[in-house]
Amino acid sequence: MQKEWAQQEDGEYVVRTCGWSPPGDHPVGCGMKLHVKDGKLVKVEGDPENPITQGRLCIRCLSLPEYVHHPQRITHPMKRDPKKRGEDAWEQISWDEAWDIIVDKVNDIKAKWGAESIVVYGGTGREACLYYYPLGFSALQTPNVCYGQSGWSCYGPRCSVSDFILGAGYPEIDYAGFFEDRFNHPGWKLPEYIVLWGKEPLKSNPDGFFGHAIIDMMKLGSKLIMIDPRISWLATRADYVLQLRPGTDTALALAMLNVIINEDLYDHDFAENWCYGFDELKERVQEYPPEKVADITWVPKEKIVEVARVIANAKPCTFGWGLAFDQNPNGVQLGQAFLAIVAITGNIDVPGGVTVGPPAALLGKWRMDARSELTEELWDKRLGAKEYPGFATGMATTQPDVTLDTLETGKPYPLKMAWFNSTNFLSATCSAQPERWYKALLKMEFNVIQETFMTPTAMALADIFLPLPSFAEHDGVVITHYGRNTIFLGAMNKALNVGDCKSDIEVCIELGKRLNPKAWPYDSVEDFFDSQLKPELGISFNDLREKGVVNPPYEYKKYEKGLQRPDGEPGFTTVTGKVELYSVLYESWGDDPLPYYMEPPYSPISTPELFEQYPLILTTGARTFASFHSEHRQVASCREIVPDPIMEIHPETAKRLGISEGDWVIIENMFGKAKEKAHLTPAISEKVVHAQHGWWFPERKGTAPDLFGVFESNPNTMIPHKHIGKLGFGAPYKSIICKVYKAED
Ligand SMILES: Nc1nc2c(c(=O)[nH]1)N[C@H]1C(S)=C(S)[C@@H](COP(=O)(O)OP(=O)(O)OC[C@H]3O[C@@H](n4cnc5c(=O)[nH]c(N)nc54)[C@H](O)[C@@H]3O)O[C@H]1N2
Ligand SMILES: Nc1nc2c(c(=O)[nH]1)N[C@H]1C(S)=C(S)[C@@H](COP(=O)(O)OP(=O)(O)OC[C@H]3O[C@@H](n4cnc5c(=O)[nH]c(N)nc54)[C@H](O)[C@@H]3O)O[C@H]1N2
Ligand code: SF4
Ligand SMILES: [Mo]
Repeated sequence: MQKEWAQQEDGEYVVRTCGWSPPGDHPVGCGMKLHVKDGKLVKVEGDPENPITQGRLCIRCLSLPEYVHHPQRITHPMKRDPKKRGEDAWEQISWDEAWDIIVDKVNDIKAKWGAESIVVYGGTGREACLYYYPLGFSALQTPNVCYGQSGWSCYGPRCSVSDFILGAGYPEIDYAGFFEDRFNHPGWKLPEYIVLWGKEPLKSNPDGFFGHAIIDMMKLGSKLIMIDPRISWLATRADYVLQLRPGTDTALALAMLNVIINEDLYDHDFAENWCYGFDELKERVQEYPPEKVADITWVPKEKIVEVARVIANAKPCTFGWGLAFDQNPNGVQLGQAFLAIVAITGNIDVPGGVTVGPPAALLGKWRMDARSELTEELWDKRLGAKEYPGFATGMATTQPDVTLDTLETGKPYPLKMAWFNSTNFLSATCSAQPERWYKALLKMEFNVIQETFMTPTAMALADIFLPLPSFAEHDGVVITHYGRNTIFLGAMNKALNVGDCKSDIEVCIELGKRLNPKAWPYDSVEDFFDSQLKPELGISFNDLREKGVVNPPYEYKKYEKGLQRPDGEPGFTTVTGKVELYSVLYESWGDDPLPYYMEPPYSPISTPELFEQYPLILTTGARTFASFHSEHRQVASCREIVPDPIMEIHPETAKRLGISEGDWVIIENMFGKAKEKAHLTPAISEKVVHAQHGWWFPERKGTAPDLFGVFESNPNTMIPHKHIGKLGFGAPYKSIICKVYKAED
């Protein structure tokens, strides 16, 4: 039978799908057609009929055939003697043998050390991030699932702040994605201004937000405000660019609130009826007049005032908040101040403002049930939960900085096994101070990794290697914003088979059946998705495949209609039922209930003596089109676009330091150093440099100690694991100090 999503066309087999991972991406679910000929993926093209992405694709998906059929890809399970970690001493095994080894080891470690001695490590929002929690909680049955970035500085803080302050799922730019008729939908309004704060979504397409939506709305007339220390391509098309000193965003937000409140530009109805603590906030922002904040942030006073007025007067105004909120120990306050701006300017849950998620996450019940597989006693052992109750309330994971301490000290209990599910974290990705993690993880008794290629992390640490299929090779469901504010669900359809790989959900089901069968009754992946989709959306997995994408219904102003709270009352799901400009929860965890500015831990102001030695401010990790963190480094078409680790420096600064375009330089501070190639650009301030993250060199020697050069161009050696925010969130990845000099060879 010819199906909508899989058709024969001119001797080729063409499968329509929505992309996710591997290789890496967030759940944007771009629509594409996969062309398969003679068992090989030969071409990927955009699907013009996808209502959101309308045929647009970026290089990472266009080059998918190179990834899928790459000669270095690993497509069979392998084992290695733990004594030979770091050596190329792998032996191919069957899945049955892999399961036997894993099940025996897991049972043995649990009997000797307790289930809590097992930690599952996962990375950012790839498809795996739906499954590594259940893999930990209900297959391996450990309470310890760890996302290793210091202060878990990615999206988690923004989601937690949204829960604490707003009692709602992640607030996102309203680009009419919910509606079939998109921008023509009669209930939708075009935002007058779009504010992009510490976010560059054209390159990052983060968490389910399709960056081209910004361009779509600009074509219709929306104007742009960028808040970013670098001037990106998008910023050159903006009406306003606030080029601030990295890490000082909270001061800027407080000064904007100062202007909006003191000039009486706020939405009185929303502030009076739906916010808690307006008067206290009004008092607090008096401490942040624009002239004082201009000194802190380097943004001229007049510009702060003008942009605050523009934001308050735009009806509606929409806002995107990015990674710069999370990679900042003051980020929890930044999120609070930002949401206060969005709230008191009347832009929450209104057409063309920001959308907020309903009370329950889509496809969330199963994920919650997975957690209830653990006894209270085990759950209480979750690492970092006692030290950081705020963090532990927001996140189901361990607190990563505490996890590293535990790995090193064996306190409060020893850790014995690591399962790396979707992180190559020795590269400058999920770990800060990667050499500390490396040493600590070498002490584990048993390590398992699921991967597609031999990464530095796999080579350094794994004893069992379980191969993953790319998203062209397995079935799945892509769900934007992971269910917390979902614009659409899309079907991921398997187009071909390569080797003997198993996807994350297949691994969960097969391992779950062996270790905890009652929690894993599913006969197949299709059966699993039917059990998820039918109760919540009334459709089967096959229905979703036929439709391609499904939009859940969306309603604006849910807080007025009793649709935002699970109890059906009007208001928000916070302690006070209102948007908490004054946070009762922050206060209960010992932090200030009102937003305040805190200097970055290392800066001209916090550490003036150190700044004399390290006189530049370093920000890191701005995304590029051609890689997803440490991925795509072996894909020739991607590598051609970004062949080397690039650092950006202003031409005047470079001249002073004797550095020319293309020179290899060392970026160094009191914690470590990284070698990158200089790119001179006036788009960065003279006092700031930017370094790329996520580099390793698949073409180099992989065995230890080289490990594909993973520690050489690794800016995370310069980020210490000790300056997280008071509630356990945020670390200074985007604002540290450094010096730069020309490398010797
Ligand atoms: N192609 C590609 N896409 C990705 C990823 C990838 O690796 N590659 N990674 C994914 C992940 S995990 C994430 S979290 C998202 C992140 O995506 P975004 O939220 O867009 O974050 P970044 O690209 O890190 O940075 C965005 C902007 O913040 C600016 N910035 C740096 N320091 C500061 C600061 O102190 N304040 C302010 N206001 N701005 C600052 C940078 O100059 C940059 O232009 O991207 C996702 N998408
Ligand atoms: N200096 C600096 N460091 C940073 C950042 C920064 O801005 N500056 N950004 C940080 C951020 S926000 C993040 S989120 C982290 C990202 O860090 P991670 O998410 O840990 O990224 P990677 O290290 O690339 O590891 C991901 C691995 O997962 C594999 N993978 C891909 N798809 C799948 C899948 O579907 N299933 C499974 N099981 N595996 C898969 C890939 O092959 C890859 O090797 O990096 C952080 N590091
Ligand atoms: S944003 Fe780019 S990499 Fe991600 S699914 Fe879309 S086309 Fe692919
Ligand atoms: Mo991230």
